Parts: sequence; C-alpha cells; structure tokens
Amino acid sequence: MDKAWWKEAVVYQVYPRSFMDSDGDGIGDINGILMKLDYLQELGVNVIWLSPVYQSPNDDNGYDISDYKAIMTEFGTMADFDRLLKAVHERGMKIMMDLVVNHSSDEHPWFEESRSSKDNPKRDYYIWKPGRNGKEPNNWESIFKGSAWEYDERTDEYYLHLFSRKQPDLNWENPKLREEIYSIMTWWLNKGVDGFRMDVINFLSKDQSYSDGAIQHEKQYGDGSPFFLNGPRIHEFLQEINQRALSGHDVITVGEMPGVTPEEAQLFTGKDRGELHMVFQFEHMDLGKGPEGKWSNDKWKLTELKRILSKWQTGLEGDGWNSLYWNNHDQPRVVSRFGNDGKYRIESAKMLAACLHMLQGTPYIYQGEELGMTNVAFESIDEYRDIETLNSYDELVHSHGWSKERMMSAIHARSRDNARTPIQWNDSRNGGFTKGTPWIKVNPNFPEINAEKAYNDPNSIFHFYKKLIQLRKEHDIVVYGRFELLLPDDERIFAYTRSFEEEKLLVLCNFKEEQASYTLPEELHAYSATKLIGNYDQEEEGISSKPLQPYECRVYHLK
Ligand code: TEU
Repeated sequence: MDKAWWKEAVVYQVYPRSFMDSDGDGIGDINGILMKLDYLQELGVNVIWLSPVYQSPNDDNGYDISDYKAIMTEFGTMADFDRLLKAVHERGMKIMMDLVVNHSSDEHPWFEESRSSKDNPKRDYYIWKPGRNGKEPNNWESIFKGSAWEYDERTDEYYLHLFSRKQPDLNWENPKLREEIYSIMTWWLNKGVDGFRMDVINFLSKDQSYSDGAIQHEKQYGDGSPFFLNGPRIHEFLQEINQRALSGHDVITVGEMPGVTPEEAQLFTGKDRGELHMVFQFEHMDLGKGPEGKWSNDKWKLTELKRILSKWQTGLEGDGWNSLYWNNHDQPRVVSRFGNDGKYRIESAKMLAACLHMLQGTPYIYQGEELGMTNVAFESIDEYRDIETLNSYDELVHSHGWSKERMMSAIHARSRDNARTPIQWNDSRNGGFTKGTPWIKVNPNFPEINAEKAYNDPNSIFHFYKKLIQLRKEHDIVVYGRFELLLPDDERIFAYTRSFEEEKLLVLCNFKEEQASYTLPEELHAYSATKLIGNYDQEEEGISSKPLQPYECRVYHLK
C-alpha cells in the first residue's frame, strides 16, 4: 500500500456560518475561525475543509457563488482569509477549499451575460434549451423540488438548475468555461490553499440527449439522474482538471459523489488514473430512504450499514482510497441518527467515533461531532432556514397532503438544519457563538453540551476523539491495515479486524442499548492483546469475554 500524507490525515469540516461569530452580526465568520484555531490544533486534526466562503447571495448558504475570487461580505475580507491561511499553516495544518463548479449563482456576472441574449459570447456557459410544447424541455425534477428548468422570458428559453433556480448549472461541454474554472483553481492554489472538496463533481457531464427521466410513485416529475450522474465525459473532465489545474501541487482532493458505486469510485480514485484521491459516497447516508426520499425516514438495520461499509472497504482495497464520514452540513447529527442522543449520548458518540476512525480511509469530522452535538427539534417551520427543508415542507404539506405533524417529525429527523445550528462553545447566552442574534437558533441543549465543558472533562467525547486521532499518528495499522468484517449477520455488533504486517486490530462496537455477547474466531485468541481504546473502563489482560455494555466499543491491538 502506497503511503501518502492525505491518507494519514484527519479532516475537520467547518461550516463557517455556524462556527464562530467574531463581530456580533449573528453569522459565523473567518475571524471567528481564527479565534478557534487553538481548539482545532488541540484536537489534533490536520486539514480544515471550509464550506464555501466565496461571495454569494446565500440562496443555498454559499453553495451559490457569485464571485469565485472574493470572500462573502458577511464572512470578512480577503485579507482575513489570507491571515487565516497563514495562521493555519503556522500551526502545521492545511486548508481545503470547497469547489462548487457544477453551478454558480444566477447573480454571477457570467449568468447575467449569458441570459442577456442568445448570441452573447457567454450564452453557452450555461445550459439553455427551448421549451417543448410550451413547457419545460424535459421532465427532470430539481433536487430542491419542482422542475429542474426555469423559463427566462428575455430569450424565451429555459435554463437547467439541478438545485435551486438561483443555482444554474454550468455547461462543462464548453471548453472556454472549463478554462475559466481552471484559472480560478490555479488562482487559489497560487495563494497556497492545500486542496479541494469538489461539490457534486460527478454531476458535471450531462448526457447530451436530455431525455426524460423515469417517473416513480405517480410523481409529477421524472428522475434525470441517469443522464447526469457519472455522465459520458466525467473521467475526461476530472483528468483535465488535474492536468490543467492541480498538477505540480501536492494537494488533497475529494469529490462529493451522490449515487456512486465502489466500481465507479475505483476509477475515480485509482492511483494511476489522475483523477481524485477519494470520493464521498452516499450509500450509508441513504439508509432509511423511502418513496419520499430522505423524508420517508424508514428504519435502518445494522446488517445493512455493515454490508455497505464493508463493501466500500474491500472494494477500494489496495488501489483506491475511502473517505470516512458519519455526517456533514447536509446530514442529521450522527449521534441522533445511528446512536442514542438521550441516555447513552456520550457512550454512543464515542462508539460511533471509534467504529469510523478505525476503518481504512481518511476520516472527516463535522464541526460539533466531537462534542456529541445532537439534532434539534424546532417547533415551527419558521425557525428553519435551509432551502431544501423549506421547499420540501411546502411541497409535501401543501401539495401532497402531509400533515404538519408528520412533516415536522421528518424534519426533526432529517433536515439539513440539524447540522447547521451554531457550535456550542460554552454555557453563556447563545452558547457563546455570537453576541448578537444568531442567524439560526442555537440548540437549547447548549448548557449541557458545549466545548468548554467537554474540554474540562477528561472523559468527554472531545478527549476521546483526540485520543483516536493520536492513535492514527502512532500506529500505521490504523491508516493502512486491511479490513475484514466479522459477525456479518449480527444485528447488534459491528465487529471487524484490520491487518498490517504481523499485527491486527480488533474493533468491537455495540450499536444497541442492550448488552451484547459474542463469539470470535478462534485464531484471534492466539495473539496477545492490549486494549488501545474503549468507552467503558475495564482493564484486563487479553480479549475480554464479557458481553459488550450498551453502546460499548473496544479496540484491541493484537500482536
Ligand atoms: O450537496 C449535494 C447533494 O446532492 C446533497 O444536496 C444532498 O442530496 C442533499 O443535501 C440531501 O439532503 C452539495 C452540498 O453539499 C449541498 O450543501 C448543496 O446544497 C448542494 O451540493 C448544491 O451545491
């Protein structure tokens, strides 16, 4: 297995709007991140992934960019950014930027030109089509609900927007547009940024037929994804991004890829392919999806979660590389989703952390995960800010007849705003996030769950994460060991080994509130075992035969 710094790294995702507000306007900012660098350094993370900080009208909180070379006014200035980059580098850490180039904002000057006339030189920077019988060019649904096409009367054509109508898709078929993107990337690389997380990067290449998608469950719109997920030219575009922008820079790259399989990911991340280091796959995040997508919030089974994660572990072994994540700014809080955010919040948050960080791949921590922050349950839809949540409420309650109660309970489980409430720094007003009025309310559990409290408690989730990160630095096996699943049919325990040279790791995680006993393969008992980390204290020699306590995890080093 080839060694690489980005395999050994731990990445921490900052969602700047909700991280720390330095100036009292209620919105997190770059100077706020600067104030918390000591905290991140103490945790031990190597790379900070910044969700978008570019100029944006914030229809989708910065994922709609109107100027790729300017900092969002609410977040600060380019001088603030330069200071942040310098301070991060001085601490031996790196910054990964969010690259959102499947679409821009409709307020980007390119789009303003593009929509102005059919013969404008920038017309083909975006995807324009004439209507079909006075309606949209095809039946595709936008990921944020409604049609994926918006009519523009100025030129009597429709433009494609896979996300909101304020996020028109860029036309990657146009070589001039591609050159613009490479020059933006080069501009940031020359500033010294250390990598890119590439937003929905497997959506770039659209099948040029723009055919109708299949309609499921008597829906109004069709599913266009077969025509834009991993489209015909996607590998060519990624290789070109490398040749024209990334080559010669020792940076980290990860592509966000809904709908990707391990076979495709192998092509995206294979070491001789010149595409990406790793991808964010979504199969484990899609557990519980039903007829109404994520809002169905169906039950999930541990055997399914294990099957998916093991398939990815073995599928990319040796050549590709995995990213490891439980949550991000689009997903519910993991302790509420796969753990227990009540009685066993601390135990289950630690168990989930160990379960993920001991897998093979580069781990990503989403801000607040290291504190065991939980989902939030605002009473009224008026307290929500996320465009996907608001549009879905509108559609399901107003057009599909869902009761408000049913929708609010789906929102409490699945809304993206679960991840976007401000970081709880201490038990002062607004959890210490802002001296003003926060742009979205703070989770009311901040007096109990906050960074100051966690920092002062050696048994906290924070210190557990710190130890996991430390173990990664001390043991090659944590980074490079080969994964093997144990007990595949067990609905309570996620158990696996990692193997590297003569050593093994044994990881045992109980996902349930009840005790769980287990029988391990005989050969494991032949090793001498030391416990590396666990979330219940019991120190004894060798692999314990005692049942696992509720949400207990144990990691043994076998030699
Ligand atoms: O997300 C892409 C994506 O497909 C997700 O939107 C996901 O399907 C959805 O959030 C599930 O609820 C990326 C960004 O991470 C997200 O924040 C942006 O809204 C989106 O792209 C558009 O840029």
